[in-house]
Amino acid sequence: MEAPGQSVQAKPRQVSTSKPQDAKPRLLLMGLRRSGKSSIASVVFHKMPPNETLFLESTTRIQKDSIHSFMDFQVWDFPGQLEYFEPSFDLEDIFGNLGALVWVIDAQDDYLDSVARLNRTILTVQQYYPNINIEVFIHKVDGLSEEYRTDTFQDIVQLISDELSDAGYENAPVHYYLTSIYDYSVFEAFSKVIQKLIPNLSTLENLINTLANNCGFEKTYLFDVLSKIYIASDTRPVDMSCYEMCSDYIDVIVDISELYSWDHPDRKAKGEQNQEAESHVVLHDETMIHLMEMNKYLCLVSVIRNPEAKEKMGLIDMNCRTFQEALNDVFSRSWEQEREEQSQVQGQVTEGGEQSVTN
Ligand SMILES: Nc1nc2c(ncn2[C@@H]2O[C@H](COP(=O)(O)OP(=O)(O)OP(=O)(O)O)[C@@H](O)[C@H]2O)c(=O)[nH]1
Ligand SMILES: [Mg+2]
Repeated sequence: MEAPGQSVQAKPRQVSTSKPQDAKPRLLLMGLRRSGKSSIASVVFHKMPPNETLFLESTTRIQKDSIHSFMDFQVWDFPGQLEYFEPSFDLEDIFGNLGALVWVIDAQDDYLDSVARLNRTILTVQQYYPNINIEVFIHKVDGLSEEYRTDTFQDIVQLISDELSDAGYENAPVHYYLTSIYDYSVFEAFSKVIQKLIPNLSTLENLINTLANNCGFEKTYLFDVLSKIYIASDTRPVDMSCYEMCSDYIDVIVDISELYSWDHPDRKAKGEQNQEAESHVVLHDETMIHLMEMNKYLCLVSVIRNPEAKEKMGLIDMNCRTFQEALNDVFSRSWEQEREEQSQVQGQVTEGGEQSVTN
């Protein structure tokens, strides 16, 4: 896969000088005022409890978050009222190096304005950046009935695609998600958005498929532990309940690790210790959830419904370790490539003044 931003055949109004942080793919959160952009960023990347978003103030200037994780990227949270097509804004500064444009629509409100503004944005931006990924979050669907949700979804998709094709833009690369911060849907949607930015995603999926087939896993996710976004999974259809179980299990393990993994002065290691956390639990219906930490940022969580799995834990662990080696190999290669490219372009420049979500 090409690195996001490299494929852009841009004819920007002004070409900005390249700054170090520009090398990272960028996710732009845009949409009308109070549509829920800052809430999404806070819940997904800062672990803010959804109820607390009620107290978030309206954003007045672009909030730039650098996320340092398995892959470095940036999340830019825009103020709803910002007129970024005014001549005072440098389009290259905003849309250059773009990973994805996430447009948030408040589905509980009148969305015609938001749709019109999104269409204007798409039509303008695609002239300069034709390969832009546009991700539409039809948001706050927690307040809508199942039927109304489907109707709203179809209506919005129709409105956007009709208007874009009327303007001569057929098959626009627009993807739609129903989201809410009050359930897992926003994590699921962000997972899909981020996955499109990962170099070697298909290699990762192939590796996970092989592992899942060999071990008889029903579903396997590779999670970013901090945000609980999954960066890859096997290619079987996604089952929301599996995803929820796996995501919750990470919380359990993180909580227990925080409680018990502190350095006890009298504790002496009995023999060699595994560096990575590893755990499994068998639920009331014999379903097993198996978790294994892969590196500083990632962990593999699998759902196993085969009752024989309990007797074959040694084999499962061994297969997961083999997967871990392959995974770290894939990532170190893509990181090495990235680092080489960056050092060629930028030299040894260190960044400062950015807010980091992880250490
Ligand atoms: N019911 C519901 N409310 C939500 C959801 N997401 C956000 N909200 C609420 O929407 C309101 C506005 O959220 P913000 O995140 O501040 O909206 P914003 O898009 O950042 O607004 P500006 O910064 O003014 O552009 C807050 O009261 C949130 O609690 C959701 O999924 N469901
Ligand atoms: Mg905001």
